[in-house]
Amino acid sequence: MSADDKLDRVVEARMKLKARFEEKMKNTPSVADGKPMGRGPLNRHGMPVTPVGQTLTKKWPVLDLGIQPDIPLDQWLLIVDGAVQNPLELTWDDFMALPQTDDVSDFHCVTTWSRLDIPWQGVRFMDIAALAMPTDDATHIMCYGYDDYSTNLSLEEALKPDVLLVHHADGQPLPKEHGGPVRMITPQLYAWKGSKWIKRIEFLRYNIPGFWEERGYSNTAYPWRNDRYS
Ligand SMILES: Nc1nc2c(c(=O)[nH]1)N[C@H]1C(S)=C(S)[C@@H](COP(=O)(O)O)O[C@H]1N2
Ligand SMILES: [Mo]
Repeated sequence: MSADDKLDRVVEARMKLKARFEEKMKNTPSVADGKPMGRGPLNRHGMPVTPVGQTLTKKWPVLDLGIQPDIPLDQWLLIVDGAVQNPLELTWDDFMALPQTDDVSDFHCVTTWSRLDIPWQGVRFMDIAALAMPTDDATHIMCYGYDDYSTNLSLEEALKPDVLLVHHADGQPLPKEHGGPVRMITPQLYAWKGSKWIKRIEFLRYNIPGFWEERGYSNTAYPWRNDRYS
């Protein structure tokens, strides 16, 4: 297949995904919630800037499982597999050759701190999904870190335009303690839904819990509903 044909296929896959998940996305709490709980002026999504139970901080605390894996860029790989037509194994160069996105978004940790307006640089999950072409029955993903962390997301949350696989934060390469070289971010959900040191994204035909979800944390993790535990 020529490079042009490949690009056409990706564009078509992106449109198909948008069409398929548009309605579901409109009904997710962060878009459809009539009474979002929180304080302060409205953020870029029309939600109170400080979700219920959160405190703003300028610092960026570090949370992990006690392991901060070292992944040299020449050994870094991102696997995208499961319910997809086109499984991927992206090297660092492959990943950096994908369309790059700059965005500014907030970070809400379930342990009650929020950090606002972080400038990020990275690749949209949507663009990776379009390349991998999820099968028609894919509904969720499981994200795995190099530290054996895992966390599950519905596709209607994961496909939002602010869900990125980031390699820069605050204009600097993402520090190892925050998940560098690459982590995922989920600005409209609690931050545990974004895997640091991301290694694999598995598309699923059903929903299964990840590391914290198995231990009682919420599958949905919506900050403006205080949706911390299940
Ligand atoms: N791979 C991996 N990703 C992870 C975690 C982890 O332990 N391992 N912790 C999660 C939790 S609970 C939070 S709050 C955020 C914390 O990100 P930070 O350390 O950059 O603040 O990462 C999430 N992603
Ligand atoms: Mo967390």
